[in-house]
Amino acid sequence: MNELAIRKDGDIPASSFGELKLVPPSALQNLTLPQAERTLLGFELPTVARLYQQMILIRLVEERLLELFSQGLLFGTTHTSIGQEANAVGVINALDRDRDIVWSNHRCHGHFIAYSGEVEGLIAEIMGRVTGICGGRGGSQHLCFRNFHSNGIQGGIAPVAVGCALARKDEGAVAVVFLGDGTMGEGAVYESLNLASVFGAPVLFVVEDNEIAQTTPKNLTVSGSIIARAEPFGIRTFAYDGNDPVEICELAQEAVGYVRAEGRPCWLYLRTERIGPHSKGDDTRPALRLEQARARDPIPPMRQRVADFEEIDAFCRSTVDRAVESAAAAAMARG
Ligand SMILES: Cc1ncc(C[n+]2csc(CCOP(=O)(O)OP(=O)(O)O)c2C)c(N)n1
Ligand SMILES: [Mg+2]
Repeated sequence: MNELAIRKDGDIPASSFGELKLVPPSALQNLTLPQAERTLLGFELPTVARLYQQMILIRLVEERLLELFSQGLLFGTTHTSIGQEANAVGVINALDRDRDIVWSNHRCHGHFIAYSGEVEGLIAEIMGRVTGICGGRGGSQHLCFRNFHSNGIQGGIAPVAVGCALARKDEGAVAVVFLGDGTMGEGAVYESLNLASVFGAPVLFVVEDNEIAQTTPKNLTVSGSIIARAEPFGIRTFAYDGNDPVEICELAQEAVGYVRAEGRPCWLYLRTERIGPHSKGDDTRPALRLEQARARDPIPPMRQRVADFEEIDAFCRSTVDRAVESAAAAAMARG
């Protein structure tokens, strides 16, 4: 019988992470880490402050993207993960960034920033500039940076992640794929679960259930239980309902540890809230539902845990300002 561990806010024992003392972001200036590490902003900060820094960076980048979108400065559409930042930093920080592979979906900015810290390259990419992560030609739904990939075809990334996991299994790599509740109707997801289990693919399926797909509420697209979906395939399941990145990270570490050690797939269900629109100006949810979503914003509780959050905010704000300025000054991608 597979373990079905359902955890809710408050059920989880005190964090096993280290001391919460804040190292001011100014300390980052003097680091002599290799480039790959230095780009992961906040690398040297203690865990809670580091997770907060990544979360606020994601929030500020996405708020700026919405502004840039309104000003007609972005190409294509944009899907922000405002409200879902705890999932991104919780899951990504449980990975070995050098080895593990990430397949993200249309709502990938948070996952990408938590993985890379490459704010400048992301903004330039979405603004269609040659300095973008993929030379300004891919946009946020076609990112490819080190072991991080994104693609907006719902469910299409699931079999690809299974293939990557199998291909790199001998190296001890884990592949992670992010799916939404609205993607539970895609057949490719179930073919992937089946093959992952039969072949023993080290893949972590992460479902971010924000109870909506574009403008369609979950009850109109999903039958049965999302939490229970992988169990009939013999796949171990973890589930979490809350907005604490430390708890998510601990659960994800357990899940990733299991996947790596056993060479088996795992299903990690995260109940979350999308606070912003699907893309831009297309939020048709009733005011009360939006209010409920905002009440689970993961940023305010983190501010109570990080003493000098204002200093971190200012650092991240200037990081975003600089990124937008340099992207705007770069040449447009052609072809
Ligand atoms: C195969 C496919 N059908 C339709 C779309 C258009 N589309 C993009 S995102 C989306 C909703 C996805 O909802 P969900 O999986 O819950 O993720 P969320 O947007 O909530 O993060 C739709 C219908 C698509 N990208 N791919
Ligand atoms: Mg959804």
